Amino acid sequence: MAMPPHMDARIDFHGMPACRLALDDGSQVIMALHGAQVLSWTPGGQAERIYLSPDADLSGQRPIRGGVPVIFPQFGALGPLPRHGFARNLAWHLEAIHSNSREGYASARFSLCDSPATREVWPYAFRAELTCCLSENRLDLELEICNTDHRAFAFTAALHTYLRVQEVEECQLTGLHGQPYTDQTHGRSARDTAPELTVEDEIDRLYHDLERPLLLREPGRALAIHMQGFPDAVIWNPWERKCADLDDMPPRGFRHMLCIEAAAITRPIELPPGQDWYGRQTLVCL
Ligand code: TA6
Repeated sequence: MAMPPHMDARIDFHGMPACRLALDDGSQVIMALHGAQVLSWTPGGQAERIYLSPDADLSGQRPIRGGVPVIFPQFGALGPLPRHGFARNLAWHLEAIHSNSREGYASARFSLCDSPATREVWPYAFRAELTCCLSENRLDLELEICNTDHRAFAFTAALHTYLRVQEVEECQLTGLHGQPYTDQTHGRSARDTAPELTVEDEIDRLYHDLERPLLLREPGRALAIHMQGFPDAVIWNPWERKCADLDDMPPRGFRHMLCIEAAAITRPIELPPGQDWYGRQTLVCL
């Protein structure tokens, strides 16, 4: 059933306008309008799956540390725009909420269009949509970009997902074996030779052209991570020293997070006028 964004779904999250989707089994997702950013996902009866820094700035004046920042139209410092582009630091519009308790899902759609502020740093007309769909044990996030300009443009993008983990050193990530990557901490390229990735130090790797879904295993639980449309993945943990430099993350916060990002970075997406692109990240609790 299609519903207008009703009052129940609109909530105040520590002073920030947000939207809450819930299912009968107790599953819940919370998203801020700032950045259309997922802040929390608790699949029915289970623990939190998304890391949101307890020191995150929720004033709407700077990017939120944690959750699922939407990175567009520039990843990181790979261009002249502010770091990681502007989409994560603007208020999006909540377009619609759908909920179907019989089918067991709820979804919310947010949009962001170009404005004088975006055109000042990136001179193109665009429409971005972020759709979040919550179903039993599963979260789908889909980013769609439409070129509404009369010229072609190119962009890089990502869903910069901060997963909450119990203890990062106890995690094992499979699905990357044999994949080429660029190590962004040392600027080196290599191919992953380990059957599974464990994180015991700072990591910032851009994996190219993923061939398989990923599986994140922790003692007592596992999460499958599937991407469509996003050919790359970034695995990031700042570890102790870089974490200490982040004023919006507690000193030991790095122990409880691992970013597994669905990304389109290696080959920027070229979009002719009037065309759409979309990419999706799906998280499934096993
Ligand atoms: O995706 C990894 C990364 O680009 C890292 O290099 C790291 O700095 C991180 O994102 C966070 O960036 P931010 O601008 O949010 O501090």
